[in-house]
Amino acid sequence: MKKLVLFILIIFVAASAAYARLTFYLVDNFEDGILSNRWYVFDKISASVVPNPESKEEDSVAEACGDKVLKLEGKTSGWYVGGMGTILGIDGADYSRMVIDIYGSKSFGKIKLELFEKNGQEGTNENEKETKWVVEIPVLGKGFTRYSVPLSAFYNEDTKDSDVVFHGTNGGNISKLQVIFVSATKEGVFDCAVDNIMFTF
Ligand SMILES: [Ca+2]
Repeated sequence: MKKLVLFILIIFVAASAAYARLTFYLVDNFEDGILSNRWYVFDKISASVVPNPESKEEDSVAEACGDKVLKLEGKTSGWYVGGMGTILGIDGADYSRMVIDIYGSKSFGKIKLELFEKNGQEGTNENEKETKWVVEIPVLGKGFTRYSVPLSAFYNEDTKDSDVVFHGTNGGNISKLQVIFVSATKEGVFDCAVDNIMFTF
């Protein structure tokens, strides 16, 4: 009997391990209706959770966004508008893509995704060092666009060396995520909504 239990246990553990490769890490889908305090918002962007503007449309991404999305608005006189961020602490090796759904508008613009990788051991002088890996994606017109960005597309903002890319399988952790909003015109407005921010394998 003990052997049978052990056998079942091994099968269960093996199945869980296989399942882990298919799992995902949801940063936020805003379905709780509030901008949780895990997010910090900075500079000239205002963020508010609003009803999904296209929840009644027959569109797979619009449907995946559920009832609520995060609306972002702001004005700028120098391209950059502002951003939002959250502290993470996840092992990049478990994921290979970052997903974000973006609801576009007439004002277009772009979004810069920033992944921070903490270098060095906790409790040492090295733990202050962070590498910032970035990628820029355009905000399109009205409707939802789903971006599924491979972690290998993120590049080091300091070196801009396209041969050295962030990838979790190289042992990278993701200590922080920031989303930066940039206007399409030097002086202008920025207006979009985001949803389903997650990491997938
Ligand atoms: Ca949602």
